[in-house]
Amino acid sequence: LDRPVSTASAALTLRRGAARVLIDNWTGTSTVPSRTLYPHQWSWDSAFIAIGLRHLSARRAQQELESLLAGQWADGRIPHIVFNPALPHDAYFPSPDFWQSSRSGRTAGAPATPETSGIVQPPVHALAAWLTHQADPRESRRRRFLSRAYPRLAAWHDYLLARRDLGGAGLAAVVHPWEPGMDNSPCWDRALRRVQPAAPEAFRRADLNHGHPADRPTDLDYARYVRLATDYREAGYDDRALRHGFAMEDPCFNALLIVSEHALAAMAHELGVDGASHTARAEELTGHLMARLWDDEAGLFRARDLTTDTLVDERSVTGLVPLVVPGLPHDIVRRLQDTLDGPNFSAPATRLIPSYDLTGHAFDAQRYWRGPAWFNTAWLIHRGLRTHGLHPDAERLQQGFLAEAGRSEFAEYVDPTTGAARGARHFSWTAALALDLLC
Ligand code: 9WN
Repeated sequence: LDRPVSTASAALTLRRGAARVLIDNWTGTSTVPSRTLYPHQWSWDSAFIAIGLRHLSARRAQQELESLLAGQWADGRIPHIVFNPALPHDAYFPSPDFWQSSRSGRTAGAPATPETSGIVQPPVHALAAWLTHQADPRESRRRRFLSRAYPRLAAWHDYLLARRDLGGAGLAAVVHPWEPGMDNSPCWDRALRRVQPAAPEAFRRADLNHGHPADRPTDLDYARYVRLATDYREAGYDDRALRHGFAMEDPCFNALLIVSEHALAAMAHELGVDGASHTARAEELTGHLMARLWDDEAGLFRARDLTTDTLVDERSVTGLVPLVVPGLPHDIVRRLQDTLDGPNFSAPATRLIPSYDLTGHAFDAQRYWRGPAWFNTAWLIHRGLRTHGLHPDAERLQQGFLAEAGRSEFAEYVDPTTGAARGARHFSWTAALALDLLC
């Protein structure tokens, strides 16, 4: 897998390897992100996985999303984990015992089964559902896939904009560092310092049974994650009952909501219903994203800390992902392109995009979202480059993606300066998105 992927045989080897990962990680109804580290179903992982899986089996990609939607709450939220009841409770922390969704989440509308977490992840699902439909429209129509998925996905977006507009300015907020999916990004450091850590004996991590401590968040990070999640649980996961101790408007999260609103408009059109409200909402959200989070001086979007109502003074890949939003003004697109090519994010050794500013004070090439390059963000930025007609840049990123995905055995993330594999191997979204780029 170390050869250039431009040759047909290398591409075939890579495609076979990616398919093997997805086959091995399929449980019968959905795909685990990793057999070892993440043995349940995760929300945004399943969306990325469906985007790749549709090239192997459109039916399986539909099932992937349907299995996740079976865990949706009556208030519209799609939980970030849907637990596999067959696994022992210590297979992953926090387990169903911790979240207690079927008990503590009853008022907020958690289902009696399956057990789920109570927080969410970025809303990339409608995009995934639309791409899955497009992969095999006949099979999709035969199974009435969109008719069943569309109302649920619309309810999901309604939840985010009705219950999670905590800043009152039209964007959705995240209330836990696990929600933006970039858990220990330096973007959250300052806000987390305000959170009283849970006592060390209050929890037992399971991730270190499989992951290297240098690649993972610290114990202190976990103590704060546990505190925030416990407070949310004790408030019955009711966003109106709790003054959240952590509340951020995240650029990647909101950009994916915009792209997914556009996807809902396309689905509505396919189903013969009026999708104008989705297009209008996507455009409004784009306006709010630029007004609230764009930093012209820095040339990227920044997260907004709603507790202090200030932009977070860190440069992270979350601020580049909005390139995926169609209809961004040309000057913003050009600035984002410059930022991608500049000293903060350009990593020529891998041609991938670090999760955090290479020159930043907190940069750590190994540790999770504090520097390593991830394949889902690369895929989103690749899509953004193509959306805005920046094809040579997209091609370069694609070559880097495929080379590093293969070389690292579909690692969860890699050191952007060397390509050294970090985190889990045979990681599902790395394989799925490689497959998508190859098809
Ligand atoms: C917590 C599953 C998930 C990804 C996240 C990634 C990591 C979990 C963890 O793994 O988070 O949700 O235990 O560290 O940060 O983006 O969805 O792959």
